[in-house]
Amino acid sequence: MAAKVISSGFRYTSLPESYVRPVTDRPNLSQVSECDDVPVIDIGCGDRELISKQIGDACRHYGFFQVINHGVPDEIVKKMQQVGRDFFELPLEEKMKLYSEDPTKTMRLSTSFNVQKEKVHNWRDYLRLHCHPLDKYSPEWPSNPAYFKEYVGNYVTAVRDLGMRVLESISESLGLQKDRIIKILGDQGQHMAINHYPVCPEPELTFGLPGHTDPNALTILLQDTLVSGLQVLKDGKWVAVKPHPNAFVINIGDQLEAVSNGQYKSVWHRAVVNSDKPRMSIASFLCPCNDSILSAPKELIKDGSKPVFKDFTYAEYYKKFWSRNLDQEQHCLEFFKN
Ligand SMILES: O=C(O)CCC(=O)C(=O)O
Repeated sequence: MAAKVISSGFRYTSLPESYVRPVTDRPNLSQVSECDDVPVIDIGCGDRELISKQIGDACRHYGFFQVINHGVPDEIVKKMQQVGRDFFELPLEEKMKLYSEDPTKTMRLSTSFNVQKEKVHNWRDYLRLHCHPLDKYSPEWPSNPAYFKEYVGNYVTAVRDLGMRVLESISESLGLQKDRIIKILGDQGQHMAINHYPVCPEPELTFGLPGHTDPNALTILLQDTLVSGLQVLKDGKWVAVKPHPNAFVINIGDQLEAVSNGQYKSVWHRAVVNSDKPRMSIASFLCPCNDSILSAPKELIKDGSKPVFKDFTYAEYYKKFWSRNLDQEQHCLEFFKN
């Protein structure tokens, strides 16, 4: 396929061939039930011990959870959602000025996941931005809509602060000092994907994003409150995560699985699409510093046993991750096991 965005304004009546998944690899939407016990954690309640206990339980049993009372002002969230919608409604020619399939670019509009590597495409367009340090990256962000840099800048700053607080609680939940994990991850980068899933003519035949885990440390996902689409793998079954009002979904990524010595699992998740309404999700990824050595602290290694993973840098991991397709059989972390 000559890859190009699907948010072109063209209304498809059938799914183009290059998006059709083999029969054995389809979403089976009718068999997916809603997860009615997703942990919802009041992270602003002020009781650190309770928060880290709830977060620890959620990380052990689910690999993801939602946070409320999170300190990211509602107005900042609403403006972020507005700017995301306004961006994808721009004329095609305007958006295509930012189009690239090169994953090393620090700002690009793209489609699917890794168009140059994958066999079947995904029903998703996305704008991917590097966000930290803000004064380094924000000058290269889109200047249309005119308020893009201001609204997105405020949002990524507030979300970074939330992410750091969550990482402190995760550290405490493992019995470590609160800044222990943050120190291992080093000066973390921050990326963002504004995902746009247009109305899909045949949602049973394709994915917005197939099942995957995130290659980074922690993901803070803002779901579309009106349109569901996120599903996670829980006890071997895909379950739908109903958007909770005013909440963020927090996912454990591959690097926290490594740093926790495998105690916390990077969660498998996917996005499905629908034939009724477009959906938007905004994912913020906290990524370890490129040259930090990602090894589990000695406190988490049982006497005499080997750490589950080899020592590696995030730069090594990230290169391996993007050299592959998203839904390859062998998980990327497997290459880094001892
Ligand atoms: O759209 C969603 O709910 C999931 C997005 C996601 O998994 C990602 O951006 O990596």
